[in-house]
Amino acid sequence: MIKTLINKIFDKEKSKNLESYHLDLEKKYGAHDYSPLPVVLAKGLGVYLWDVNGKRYYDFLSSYSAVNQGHCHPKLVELIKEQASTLTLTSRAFHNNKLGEYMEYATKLFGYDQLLPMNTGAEGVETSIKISRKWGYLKKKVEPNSAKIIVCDNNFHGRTTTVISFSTDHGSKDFFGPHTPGFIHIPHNDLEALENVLEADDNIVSFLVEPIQGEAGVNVPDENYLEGVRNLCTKYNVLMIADEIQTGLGRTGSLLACGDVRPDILILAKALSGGTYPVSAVLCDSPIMEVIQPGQHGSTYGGNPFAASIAKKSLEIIVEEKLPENAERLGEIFRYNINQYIKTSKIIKLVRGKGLLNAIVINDAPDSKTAWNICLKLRDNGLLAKPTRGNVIRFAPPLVMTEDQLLDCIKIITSTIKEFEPK
Ligand code: IF1
Repeated sequence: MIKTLINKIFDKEKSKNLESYHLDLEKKYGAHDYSPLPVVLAKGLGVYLWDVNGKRYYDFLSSYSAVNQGHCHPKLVELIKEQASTLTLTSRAFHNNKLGEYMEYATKLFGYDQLLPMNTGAEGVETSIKISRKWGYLKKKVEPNSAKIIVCDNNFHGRTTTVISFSTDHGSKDFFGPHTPGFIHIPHNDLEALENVLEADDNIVSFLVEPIQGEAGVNVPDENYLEGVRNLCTKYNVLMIADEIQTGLGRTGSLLACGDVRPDILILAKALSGGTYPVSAVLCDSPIMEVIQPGQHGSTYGGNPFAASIAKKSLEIIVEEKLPENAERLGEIFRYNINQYIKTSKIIKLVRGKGLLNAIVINDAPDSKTAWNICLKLRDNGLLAKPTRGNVIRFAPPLVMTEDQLLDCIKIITSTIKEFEPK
């Protein structure tokens, strides 16, 4: 008995030491550009993550929707082992035997003529900005150096200097100036504001929009919003650019959050590699893509055979395992159960989302620590999630989750929140 107790205390000490060992290294040798939840992960498989002490968690963030296929998907791991020991990088100075087949699969899957391969999401967004500006000058005959792009308040499209130039989040943009000009802001989900700007300025080349604003707190627009955007962009000869980096690839219950609405330029990343490797892609039809001629855009790793083979397999998994359908079904179950809980809750205001991209809003000040403290407690109870803006907690598990696993998570979430309800 005494021995077990001593072992337990020792193990607790050891586990604390192991965790603080890793945290201290990061603190000492790393840039402090994040404030992660205090947990040190060492293993992932499917919907699960394990920390350095072997404690298991449900992953309810999916690395911001990059792990839709589940951690270390066996088919991806097998392919990666094979390709990593065959050919990883050739540069685009030469052709390789994986890129064309990936491009064919992806363009046919999403219904576009061509694909431009890049690496990070931000690079995909930057690419769409360059393509739409050049399309404006060459095809729409916009005055030289006068192209304007409409963006939404509270957008999140990445962290590169041009992209943060049109952010409305001071933390993302302040002290990084001078900012890139040529962007006009309107509210998300506001067709009237969009038309007013389109009517007033002939130099507008595109409208860059997240179908659902993720970082802003999972803001789902009105049912007819995206169709309205499509119609207005067509009417005013402006390219509709959909940033589906977080909402795409099954996350919101369909292959793309745009559904039947077809943007002129589609940007994908994150789950395009199933969380294994940075892969992004910009898809559009030839009359737009042709504005980019040899030597005018690209990147060292863009379109490498390793990335191309991973991306094709990642897309195949989404289709073959019917992940959008699963996300749609489980998302309904999730929102139903959370709404049931909300009926008797004093601290949860609402749940919103589409498919398995959801968020709960806590009814206290945006700068309160409640959301953070709930996430700390969720961690103790075996589930990992993180607040987005202040009092909003995003819930986005891998799309391979089963109904039983989801019901188990709902129990963890509601019982944890209950601990914070006023007595
Ligand atoms: C961070 C946020 C999410 C994105 C959309 C482009 C990108 C992202 C819609 C850029 C990236 C990531 C970046 C990461 C955290 C995460 C995030 F909190 F920052 F805003 F998901 F909501 N478009 N989002 O969501 O893609 O260059 O990162 O590959 O920077 O903290 P990337």
